[in-house]
Amino acid sequence: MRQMLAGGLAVLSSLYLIAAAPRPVVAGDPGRGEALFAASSCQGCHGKGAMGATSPSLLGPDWRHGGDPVSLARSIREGFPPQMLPMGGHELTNQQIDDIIAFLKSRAASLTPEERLRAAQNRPQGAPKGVVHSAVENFRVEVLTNVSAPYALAFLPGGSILISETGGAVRQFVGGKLLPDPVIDAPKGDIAGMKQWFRRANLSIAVHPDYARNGWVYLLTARTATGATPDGLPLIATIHRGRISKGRWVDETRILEFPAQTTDSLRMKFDAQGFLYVGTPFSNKDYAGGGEHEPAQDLSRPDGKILRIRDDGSVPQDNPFVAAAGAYPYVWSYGHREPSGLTFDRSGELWNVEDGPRGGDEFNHVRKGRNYGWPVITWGHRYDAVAVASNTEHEGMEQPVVSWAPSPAVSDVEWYDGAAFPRWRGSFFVGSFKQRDLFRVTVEGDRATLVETVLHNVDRIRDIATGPDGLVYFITDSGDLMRLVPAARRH
Ligand code: HEC
Ligand SMILES: [Ca+2]
Repeated sequence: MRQMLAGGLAVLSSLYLIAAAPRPVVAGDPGRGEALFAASSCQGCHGKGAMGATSPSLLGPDWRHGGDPVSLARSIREGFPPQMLPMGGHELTNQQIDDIIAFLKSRAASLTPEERLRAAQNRPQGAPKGVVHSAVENFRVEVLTNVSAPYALAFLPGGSILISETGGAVRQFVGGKLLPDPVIDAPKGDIAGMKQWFRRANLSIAVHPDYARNGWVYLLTARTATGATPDGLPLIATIHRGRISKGRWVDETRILEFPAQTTDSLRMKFDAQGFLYVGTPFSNKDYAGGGEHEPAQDLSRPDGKILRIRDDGSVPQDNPFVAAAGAYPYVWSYGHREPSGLTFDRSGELWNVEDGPRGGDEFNHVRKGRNYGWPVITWGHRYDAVAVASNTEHEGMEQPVVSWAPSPAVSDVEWYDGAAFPRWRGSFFVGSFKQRDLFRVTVEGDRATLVETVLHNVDRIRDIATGPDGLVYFITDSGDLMRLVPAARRH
């Protein structure tokens, strides 16, 4: 679909070859701009009439990168690398960009009050100002720093934070400040040749539970596979282990490589015993019924799984399928779609969140060797035909603890046991992309007893972590590192 749109854009570009340099002083034509916006890639991300969809509305009242014509033209022409595919604006002429800006301006001026409200709601609102009153705790949201297109954060025991940027840098937040220089010599993936929407060189970062003794930090990077992978997967994920000494990555070892489908998920989490878990995506496929032979159900493949790895990259001999003929020995659980969030509770049980196909986002209690159903069962729908009911149950396949529809596009999950918010202890926090919400979930056994929206429409929440100070930290796709602080706490 997106490729078709991009093709359409190329055709349109050649139709509009009229405007060459010097830049015309004539204002744009809103009618032409509207047609171009609808026919090109813009509408696919920013929604019909620029009202906002997976990407923000473009009708104000505020703009992250400026709402004057010069800033808008810069946003459209240059886009926002390296996180995303180019928005397509670099292929447009100045006249075409002026036309689109004229369309956005005239549309913004003629919105009904309802449309204006909807457009504003389809933009991230950022950290709320003042005290937020939730069901059982009151808090404020602090913005600590801003980095470029982050994927993950991880705490060192002393409270410093490591942040991995998708462009390929590891940043350090030390003593309340972001160090200006990235970690020197840190491993770096490569986005060259990646075809997907979000292209990421570096993804997850994790700190060994025994860091105080061994100093080990783990980083997951991605690159395009050269030559065929055994499973026909386009990417290679690499898990690196190293130490950070005086701002430099040292003692680098590649402990494991495996082929991957996209740079979604691939989040690493350690359990208390020092086993490393990684969720691998198998989402590039519509739900179509059946699916018993798809990769996520195939134990010989690494995709659509949660993997369990020893801290040196070797296979734990108590993994559930080590003795199964042909099985990929790292598989811990299977039938996952996009397991982008993993967390362990106090008793060491593993929980995950994953995006459904269209509705059916899941929060799962993950147990050794179990099958979580994708793409045989889902509470979501196929993308092309909403009317086609999905299969929701199957013998031998697990049900989610929570299933969301419509999809908030869940991102990460964090079990909370900190001291700063006593009434939140024993809850799970779940972040989301599309809805930009932070949820709190409580469970009894495998039944959810509460799903509360703690924050609404903040921003695309990418990764959540509890600090050694017991505060809840998260990082957004816009690069903001935020934390929740008890309202009563003084500074
Ligand atoms: C692949 C999805 C995608 C496509 C295609 C796309 N955009 Fe965007 N666009 C985004 C995202 C995501 C942002 C927000 C980036 C940020 O704030 O860091 C954005 C931001 C913008 C902004 C800046 C908004 C602000 O608040 O400052 C403008 C203007 C814009 N896009 C216009 C366009 C136009 C015009 C097109 C078509 C030529 C287009 N976009 C195509 C995803 C897309
Ligand atoms: Ca499932």
